[in-house]
Amino acid sequence: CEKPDARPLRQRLLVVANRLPVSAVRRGEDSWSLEMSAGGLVSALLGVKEFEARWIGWAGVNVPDEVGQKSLTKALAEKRCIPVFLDEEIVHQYYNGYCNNILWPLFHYLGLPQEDRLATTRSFQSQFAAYKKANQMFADVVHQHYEEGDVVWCHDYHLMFLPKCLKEYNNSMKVGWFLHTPFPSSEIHRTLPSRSDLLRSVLAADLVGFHTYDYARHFVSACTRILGLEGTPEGVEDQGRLTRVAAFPIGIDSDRFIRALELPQVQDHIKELKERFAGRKVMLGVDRLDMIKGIPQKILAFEKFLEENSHWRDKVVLLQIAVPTRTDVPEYQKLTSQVHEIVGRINGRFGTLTAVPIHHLDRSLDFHALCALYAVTDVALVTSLRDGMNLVSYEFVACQDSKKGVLILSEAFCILKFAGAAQSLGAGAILVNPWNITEVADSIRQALTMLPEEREKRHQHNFEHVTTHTAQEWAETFVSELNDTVIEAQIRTRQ
Ligand code: ADQ
Repeated sequence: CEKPDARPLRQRLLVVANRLPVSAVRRGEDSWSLEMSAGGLVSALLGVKEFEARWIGWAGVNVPDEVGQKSLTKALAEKRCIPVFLDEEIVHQYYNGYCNNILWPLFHYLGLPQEDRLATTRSFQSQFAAYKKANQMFADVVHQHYEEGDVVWCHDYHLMFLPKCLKEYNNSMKVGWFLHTPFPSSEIHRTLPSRSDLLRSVLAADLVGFHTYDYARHFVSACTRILGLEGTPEGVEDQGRLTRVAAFPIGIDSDRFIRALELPQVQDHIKELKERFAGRKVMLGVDRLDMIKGIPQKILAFEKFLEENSHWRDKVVLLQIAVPTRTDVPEYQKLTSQVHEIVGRINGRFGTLTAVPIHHLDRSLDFHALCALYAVTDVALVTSLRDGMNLVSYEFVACQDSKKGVLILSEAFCILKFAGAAQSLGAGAILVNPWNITEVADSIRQALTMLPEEREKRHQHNFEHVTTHTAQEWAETFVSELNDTVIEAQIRTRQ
């Protein structure tokens, strides 16, 4: 049994992400309740067992006083989490401002904010200054806790400045950076005023990873076109130093979902849901309520399907679970109202006194309830307009080994990429252009009437993919590639 401060046998992995995998709520001056938070990265890293992982990040709460900071640090240490304390102003400018108002929409091809939005949220320059300051604060905490031999893995668009800050502290630190969103075409990235600073900082990492080859290719071409550097099959070269750039498609901890289906409470849930929706096919959408997830487009396609297939109206139900996010941002509030309005209209149009075609929930579900829902679903609808990868499609497949339901998935074209998962689950899913409501409506009919043999064949393909390309495999591949990259660079320097 390992002593708390003994050196672990496994390699230490410092996972640095904007948010810790727990949210802290203050119960008293020095008492805290800690809750696991939902989200793609959290789900993926929960399954990693190969490394001695520690998390470094913000706990999602403003703690201005020293007593609170000390007690929270102590409570989080038990969960192997190390907090970065950000004050309200920094959070507003760095997180709400630069990350969510500038980088998130830009990386999902929604463009830079318009003048009026910028005016209400302070200037671009001050948001960028706060972004750099926040990244430096993350670097300070990493530096305090770093031990020789550790691997530092920085995550996502919130921390593009971090690799540079870390290397300034210690050039021999092994630093990897992974982006969970798409990286856009260089034509989009070049519109960003801070485009060069961000690229140069990311290039300070030893290894840079993306979900798909296209995102990696976009990054390399941004470096060649904007910075004038040389792109090679290995990555990007700058004055003899190579930054390795590669694709590492994420997966899920599929065993966790498969095992959960055996639990009595999940079986009870499944039974209840089957009784509740007896005689109707169940269609399911599970998304954060974000413009990139294409929720209005999905619901409009379902309406079109009901319009054109009247005999299905009392035989199918769409369950749309949408977790509210960024609820203080006007665009997100507008999206919520828009979705509610469409759902209300469709239920008014096609509902009866005893049943409605759409059940829309504005909330998160606990893990067991989510597994039960996935298991009873006949057709899952993932219609992201853009998405780094989309784990919901993987989770659905993992829970479908007895039902063998159909996955309708936003497609990947040769030039335009939609949900990254389409490139991995392509052969098993029905691929659709989420903007084409007629096509999505047709795919719903195709899915609901698909013959069992075809469903089985498609499911087998998906299931094999999801259970072999897991979160563990993703993290282990990334970290071992990072270790190898650093060793190769040392050999090259010696030669
Ligand atoms: P997200 O945008 O959060 O992640 P996604 O990949 O779909 O998107 O993961 C969402 C996670 O939250 C899933 O594990 C899902 O189960 C959970 N979740 C969603 N809605 C829920 C609900 N109503 N109740 C409970 N749980 C819910 C970002 C990128 C993605 C990328 C991931 C991982 O935007 O493109 O795939 O990171 O890299």
